[in-house]
Amino acid sequence: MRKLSDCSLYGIVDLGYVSIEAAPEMARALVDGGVHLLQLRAKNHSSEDVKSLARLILPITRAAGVPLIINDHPEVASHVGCEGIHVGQDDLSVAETRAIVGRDCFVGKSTHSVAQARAAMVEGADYIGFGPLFATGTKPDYAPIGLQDISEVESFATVPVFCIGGVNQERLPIVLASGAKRVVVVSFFLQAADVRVAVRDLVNALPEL
Ligand code: 3NM
Repeated sequence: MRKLSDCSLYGIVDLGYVSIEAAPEMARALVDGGVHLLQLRAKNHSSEDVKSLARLILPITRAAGVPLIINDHPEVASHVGCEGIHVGQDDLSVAETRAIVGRDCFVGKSTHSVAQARAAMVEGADYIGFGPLFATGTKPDYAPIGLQDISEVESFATVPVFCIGGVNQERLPIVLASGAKRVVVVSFFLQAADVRVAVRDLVNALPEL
């Protein structure tokens, strides 16, 4: 299984773009293409749906040594035994989440400002998301934070920082030039004509960690 510190490309199977039925095949395409981490994000779906889907996706990610992360639903993460859980600013704290999922499951947290990034590290998050860098239809209610704070967050980061929000192949150079080392890509992959090729091209454009 790939170590979190060795991961720089994070893909998400987001049921806002992919049907439940198509989700396992999408997970396979993202993993085949070469994502280092995969999240299952199923806003507005029941815990039971998330649990069933996680059980179908887990053998696919495990076979490739890719950690599977569940968005929200810590009880599902605990139940199915996936590698990670991701929480937002309005969800349970890192400590409360860890109490449910246990020590073997890493905990990631979304942050949307330098102050939140600092707080999440103090709170003990194992990685943070930082964004949205650009306006994005995947999280339409969030104002973009731009690129100017990435290098500051990287300068004090004690855990991996995954820059997120509107990242695609075209914007990757400016995101990296702004100090990002790691990125999350959602709609650009899920809407690609060939998901495997889109992932492969982007992973090839990322620098070595
Ligand atoms: N979280 P896309 S931005 C799920 O800033 C998510 O916390 C964000 O999707 C955050 O790559 C985002 O399609 C959406 O823009 C990312």
